[in-house]
Amino acid sequence: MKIAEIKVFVSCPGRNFVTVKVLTDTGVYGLGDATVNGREMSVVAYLEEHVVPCLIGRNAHDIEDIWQYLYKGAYWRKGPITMAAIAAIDMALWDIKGKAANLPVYQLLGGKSRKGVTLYAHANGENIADTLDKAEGLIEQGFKVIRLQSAVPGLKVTYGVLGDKKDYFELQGNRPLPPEEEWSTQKYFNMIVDLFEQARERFGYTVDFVHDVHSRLTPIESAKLGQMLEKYNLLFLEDASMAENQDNYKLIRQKTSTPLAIGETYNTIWDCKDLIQNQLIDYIRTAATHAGGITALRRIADYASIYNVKTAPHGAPDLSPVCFAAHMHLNIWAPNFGIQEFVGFGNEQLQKLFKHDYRVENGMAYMSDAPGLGIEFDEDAATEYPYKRSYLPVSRLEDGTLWNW
Ligand code: CS2
Ligand code: MG
Repeated sequence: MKIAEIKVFVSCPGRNFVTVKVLTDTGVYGLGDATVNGREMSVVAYLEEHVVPCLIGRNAHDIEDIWQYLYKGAYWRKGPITMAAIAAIDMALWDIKGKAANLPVYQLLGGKSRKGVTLYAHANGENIADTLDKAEGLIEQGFKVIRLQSAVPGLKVTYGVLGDKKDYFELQGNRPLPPEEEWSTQKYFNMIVDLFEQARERFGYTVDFVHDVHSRLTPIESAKLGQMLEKYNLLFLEDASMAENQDNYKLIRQKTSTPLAIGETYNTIWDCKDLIQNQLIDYIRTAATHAGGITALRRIADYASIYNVKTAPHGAPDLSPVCFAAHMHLNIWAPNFGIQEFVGFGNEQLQKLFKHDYRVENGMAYMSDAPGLGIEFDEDAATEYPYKRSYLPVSRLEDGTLWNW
């Protein structure tokens, strides 16, 4: 079965997505996600100019060799652009292999390790009461784990909070230049403990909470936050400090028993090797799209399982339904799967482009048993939503210092 053609689609059903379609000489084709939020066209160029010409004519079944060829064969390795390009090809080849075998991809990984995939949903509010009202709605829908993010009094905009936008698509989809947002750790510290104090008062300890710090604290601030939140028994604190310096987590880990999650910005196993082997984290959040695909995430999951680290794949609105499908197969298989971030199946435009039969019930997602990844892409409908440049925000401290968004 030879690779006959590779198509790269950029569409903007509310926000930009890059979808790859690998077609074989037998008519079987596979899909992959190559979306890097705010840098989509870099991946398109990397794929079309540097990857596609090398793959035409290769055996579509040689997933591992093609992965190694695209990773080691490129002298300039790693990084989000390179790894998203590799990821999309890899996901598509797993999709093809599953279709050729008439099996869902999870069967090729080793079958099911659980009935369904536990999800966590997002409760974002303009203030603590609003956030907890949103959380209550999600708990009523059956979610057992909720991410709590609340606006910080004194800051015009806070990560994750929709403001006057109706959803993430409206929030993220139309930023022709990077919006600048302000950050104050002091203002954040003045409200964050109250958020979880009031959450526990209102909901007790029958549900779990996670919180995304989004890399905004120094290690000692993260340690302090972890200590302040210990009594609220979070499932995890995410991106407590900058991910590039894995040593940050040696300090944080010594100071707090609040479980730690990191990984959505990591692109290879090397980025998280030290954190995993030194058990400095509890959840690894690498995403199939940004860390090299199913082949790569399988390796990371196996490595993490040796060190009591669970998987908690990134599932933000900028990861397409194709990435969600890839995660579903990994999540149902991985013996050390922890939890999957879930922001819904998107708006009606996105649902028009991507068809699947995954279903969500009571805070759990259930598999499609369709062969391959179990997802379809309507390339004609995609032409109705042309690419529209849009950036992620930039963050500055109140004195103007550039900071982590
Ligand atoms: C966030 C993401 O969901 C999360 O954990 O960190 O929403 C992140 O901000 C986006 O993926 C950036 O594109
Ligand atoms: Mg995050």
